[in-house]
Amino acid sequence: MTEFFQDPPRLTNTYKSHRWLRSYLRCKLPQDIREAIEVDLQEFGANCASTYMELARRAEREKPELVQYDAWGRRRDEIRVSTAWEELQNISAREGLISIGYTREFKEFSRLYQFTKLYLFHPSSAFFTCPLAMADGAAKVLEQYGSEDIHKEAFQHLTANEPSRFWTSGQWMTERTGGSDVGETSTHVRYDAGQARLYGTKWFSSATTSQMALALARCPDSPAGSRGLTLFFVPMHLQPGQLNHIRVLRLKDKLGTWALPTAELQLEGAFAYQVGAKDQGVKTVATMLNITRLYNSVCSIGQATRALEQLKDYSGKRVVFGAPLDKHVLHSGTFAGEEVKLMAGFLLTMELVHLLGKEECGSAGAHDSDILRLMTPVCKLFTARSAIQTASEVVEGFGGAGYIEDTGIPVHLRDSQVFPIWEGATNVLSLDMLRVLQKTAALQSLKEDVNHRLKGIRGPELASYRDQIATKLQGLELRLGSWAKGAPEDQVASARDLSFHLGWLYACVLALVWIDQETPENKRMLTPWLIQMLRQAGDWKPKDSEEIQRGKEIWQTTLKI
Ligand code: MFK
Repeated sequence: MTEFFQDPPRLTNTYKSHRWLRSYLRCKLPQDIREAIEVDLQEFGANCASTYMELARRAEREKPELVQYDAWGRRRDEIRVSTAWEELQNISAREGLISIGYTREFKEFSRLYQFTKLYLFHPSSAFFTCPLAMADGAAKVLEQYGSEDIHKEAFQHLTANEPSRFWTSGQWMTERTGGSDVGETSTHVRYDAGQARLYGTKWFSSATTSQMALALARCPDSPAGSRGLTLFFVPMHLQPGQLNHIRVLRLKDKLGTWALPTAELQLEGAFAYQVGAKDQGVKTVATMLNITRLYNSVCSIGQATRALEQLKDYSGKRVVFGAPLDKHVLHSGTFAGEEVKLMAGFLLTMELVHLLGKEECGSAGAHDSDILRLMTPVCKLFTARSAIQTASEVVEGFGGAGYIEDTGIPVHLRDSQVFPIWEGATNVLSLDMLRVLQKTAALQSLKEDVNHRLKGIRGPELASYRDQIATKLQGLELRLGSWAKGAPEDQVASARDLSFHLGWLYACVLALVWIDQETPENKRMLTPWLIQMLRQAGDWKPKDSEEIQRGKEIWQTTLKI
């Protein structure tokens, strides 16, 4: 009898093997653009399944190291990273992972092309997508607010596609007081012969090996709180090998994202250059946050896709109880649910990416910017939480093998856990969504957009789904009306559930619009996904005061003995 060895999951080309990405792009992109980018995406997909993935695995094994002192006691603060990590930076430049978004060769569709590449790249990048996110966010801020030569020069580097010129950026907001309550920032500015210099501690600085950062700090005469913060451009070095009055206190020992050097930094008079208006730092950096949040979404869905692809391949060849896993109804049902969630997150992300592209090319309609603002936090929280659930199911789906490092499966769970933390936690983003609802007409814009899209549905076979969505929307409007008159705390208590519901509902609309454009055969295949999405969307109901009170009591009470 021959000994049994399990055949591992294998990937060949993550673009070509994707079950619905190409179909989506066929409906979303004009034909000439699709044809122009097809070969690049095919080659990219092959590299993501091979060379790039191998580099990523090596970068994770060869973790960054901080060399604080040289042999003779001189302070060095040098972060050493794997050569694989450096190569991933060069690849990012050559592949145009930032520059595609700024050269805008394909006008409003340029961002979709760029984010499709990021979607494929993320799980083969060892989280190099984190410095890319901040590089893109910084480029956007400098494009919009950069007024000085030093800003313009940095923008050229951030959007370059030659590895020797390409820069990434840090984003220095979080301090020891936390990442959410940015108003507590204690980093301050002193002016030295008119030159701004920053003093303080930045507690979570990823991309520490970047060439620059954007940092929040308080000017000498500025008020306390978030309305007293200003944004600054900070070069990392004064000259090669000499940090800009910055000390690296230590590298963080993180649950995941092992290849990414995340550090605590002490700013000891770092030279800095103001970006945007004084005391408007939160508003200025929000431009960056909205980009990095879209990156967070695309990375979340990219990671979940990779995990599910590996499991899908494995399920076809792993035989248990006399049949491949694929044939067991509880297995297929469990992962069908994960796939539908992934598709919902994908549709939300790519729609917002398209709206961003439209905004940047001046082709955004009246409602587009409102929807982009309202749905960016929704999409981010939706995709981030989904990624963890999917990763956890996939690890379980692999059984014991899923818990063993060198199968390459545990990384999905470790790394996914950062998504809801990185760039704003779920509850903080729910509050952001709530503020947009309360302060703007974005919900009205969303409603009009949805109604317009529903009216445009042609396929008679889709009419019942269109009607179901319309009914859900009407129900939501009705409940929102009375909820909006409730006490502020009651509104806050339901903000998280409402965010998820908005995510599901808009995803259903986007799925319906896509399916309506499909060939009859694809329509038939995609309809079960839509039905499942509609089921998962459910109906939103605000929490009543009893439920809110019950939550407080459960969390706060301890039984007497
Ligand atoms: C990858 C691996 C990483 C490894 C480890 C990672 C560890 C995690 C590190 C972290 O700490 S990540 C956490 C990063 N932090 C955040 O994402 C910030 C979270 N907090 C928020 O997003 C808050 O909502 C915010 C700080 C923005 C709120 O601050 P405030 O002081 O309450 O500001 P407010 O009053 O809401 O907004 C000020 C202005 O900015 C307003 O404009 P007006 O002055 O005209 O009224 C807002 O409309 C505007 N604004 C705020 N958010 C905006 C925005 N505008 C556009 N887009 C937005 N998103």
